[in-house]
Amino acid sequence: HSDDFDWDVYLKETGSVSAPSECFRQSKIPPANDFKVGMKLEAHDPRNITSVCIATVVGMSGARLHLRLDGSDNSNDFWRLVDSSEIQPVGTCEQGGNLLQPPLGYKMSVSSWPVFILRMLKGSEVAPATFFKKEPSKPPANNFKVGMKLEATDRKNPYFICPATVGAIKGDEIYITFDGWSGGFDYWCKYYSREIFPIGWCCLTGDVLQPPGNQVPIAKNTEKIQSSPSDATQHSMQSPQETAVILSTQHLRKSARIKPSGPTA
Ligand code: MLY
Repeated sequence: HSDDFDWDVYLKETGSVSAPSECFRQSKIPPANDFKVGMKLEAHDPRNITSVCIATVVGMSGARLHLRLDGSDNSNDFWRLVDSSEIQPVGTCEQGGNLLQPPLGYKMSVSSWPVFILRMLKGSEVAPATFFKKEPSKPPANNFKVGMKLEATDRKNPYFICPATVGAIKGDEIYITFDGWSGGFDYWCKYYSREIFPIGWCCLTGDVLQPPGNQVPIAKNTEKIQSSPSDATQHSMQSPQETAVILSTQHLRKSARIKPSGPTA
């Protein structure tokens, strides 16, 4: 996994730094993924977050589950980490005195729902409670800085986790930009989003890290590393302090052999 992309080489060649792991709402030691395809669980409907539905694990990648709501089709599939607070063992909803809901877009008549869900659960394997891990807590503050590198989920193709750069910061939000892509996939998210990961995450979890895109050249940061505080003071009076030069994408992608490793949209 991720053998074809080397973060060390990439950071050096782009003159950039990685975002420290303390910046993220992810556990330092990624959670183990014990789930199996076909297992049932309860999940909040991503399109209707107050309703809890039955979902089936239709696939897995690293610490993530590829989920489909029972009674919905594959056009609303979604991905969740095994330590997401949006998934729970079958029975949790009922224990809380609540009813399982049909997913948004449930095609059959609502009156058929109780029978449908009983039939779906009957004879199926429910995921044991021990497979669900506790969600890490939010870091106390937004400590990301513009230019820091990370691994980020492509929201338009959530199967993909890709090399990305913090493009901007605004309060408790950060702007995720995808390296080598021209901007169509970029997005704002909370600094404590579960969709962003420290570099090395995919390698640790066995998930697949995509190589950078080749739509646009990748900027190289040529800012000199400051050696002493007095240097730093002087340096900060000079302008411009950093120059973005363009490296040939070809050169940067040398270490990142392009090998399609999943469905492409
Ligand atoms: N089939 C899509 C895939 C784009 C994925 C971009 N991500 C990785 C940032 C396309 O080529 O548009």
